[in-house]
Amino acid sequence: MEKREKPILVTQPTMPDLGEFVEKLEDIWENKWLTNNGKYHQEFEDKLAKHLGVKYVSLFSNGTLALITALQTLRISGEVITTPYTFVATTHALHWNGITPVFCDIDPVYGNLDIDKIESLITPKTTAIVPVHVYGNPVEVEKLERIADTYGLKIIYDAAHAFGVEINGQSVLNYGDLSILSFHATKTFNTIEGGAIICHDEGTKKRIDFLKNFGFADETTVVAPGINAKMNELQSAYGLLQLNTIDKQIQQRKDIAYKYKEKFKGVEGISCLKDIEGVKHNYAYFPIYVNSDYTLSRDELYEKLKDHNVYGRRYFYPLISDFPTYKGLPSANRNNLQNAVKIADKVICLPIYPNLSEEEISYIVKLITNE
Ligand code: T4K
Repeated sequence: MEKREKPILVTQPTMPDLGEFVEKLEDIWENKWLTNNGKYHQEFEDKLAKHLGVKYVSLFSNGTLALITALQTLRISGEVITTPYTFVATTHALHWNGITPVFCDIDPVYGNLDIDKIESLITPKTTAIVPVHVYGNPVEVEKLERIADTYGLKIIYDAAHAFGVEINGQSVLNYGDLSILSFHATKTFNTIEGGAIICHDEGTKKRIDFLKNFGFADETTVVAPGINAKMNELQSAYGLLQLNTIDKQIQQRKDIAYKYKEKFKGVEGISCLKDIEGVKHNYAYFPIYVNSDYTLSRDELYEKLKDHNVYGRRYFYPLISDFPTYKGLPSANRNNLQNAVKIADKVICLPIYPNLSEEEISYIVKLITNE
């Protein structure tokens, strides 16, 4: 097949209507209130909580700072059980809090924490579990919470991929002690950069809001060693506008995911993830697994796509436990992370975003099915 001229990237951000955004900008220019809990920030927090079906949202400047602050909120220390199969920010947030990550293997299909392997990793130093809803597919939340309850551990979900995901009509963000979201440009819902912590009670919301604003409770009172992690007014106004179209965007993603699934049915060596019963998915990513019975290796297929100007991404390869910062940890031993090693070596995330055209989808599919 001929190489296309225009590249197709793994994702492309959907942006609000420019005219509507300019109206908001004119208002901000007029009022000169740019950050620190302004009116758009307040409105966005309220509307977002309603949209997501959660009690409290605290907006952040990005998902990484939201996770760092979530760990501070619950004063997590010692060892935390987490996954090596995620974006590096998950583990870095632990590192920045002086916490030792303890890597646990993942399930061989969806790539989420293997709940059955958690108990053997708990020590007297374990204080929490930080799972990731990888690609937006929910962790087995109820099973995990039984373990956390038995051992008195906190759960902070890295829900960076899980905007709008529901289990039996309930937001996935309502599980655990806290969840964090990312609104980075590459995410299902973007505010250019941005993020949030979701919590379930007013007291915790207050503590989070102190922590993200240097610990200030009022002009002269600092109640905690906080950081600066606030979302500004321009991004809050942009986020408000995104709420108008996000449901449609997720539907468009779903249509694309189903087209891919249909086309890859019966293609030897390529597997896709099935939707989980009772789950409302957000189709944030479209991972395929390139198995040993495919005509090319994963990296050969990845390079072939690139040679044709199609930029899939190997999320999440390499495993975090293989990065120099974490490689020396006892839990980084690959023998104990065999499912993670296998998935990291066979995954490619294909382009998926609302504007991906029919023609672009069939070009990508043909490269993979060798039609
Ligand atoms: N936890 C998890 C599980 C996460 O996945 C992430 C972030 C976090 C925590 C931390 O949240 P944040 O602090 O980021 O809010 C990207 C994102 O930068 C990162 O947010 C995301 N996960 C990760 C999975 O993907 P890269 O290094 O792959 O980004 P980059 O710049 O290569 O962009 C990917 C593609 O997106 C490019 O090929 C083109 C397209 N793109 C990108 C940008 C920035 C655009 O079309 N427009 C754009 O503005 O990390």
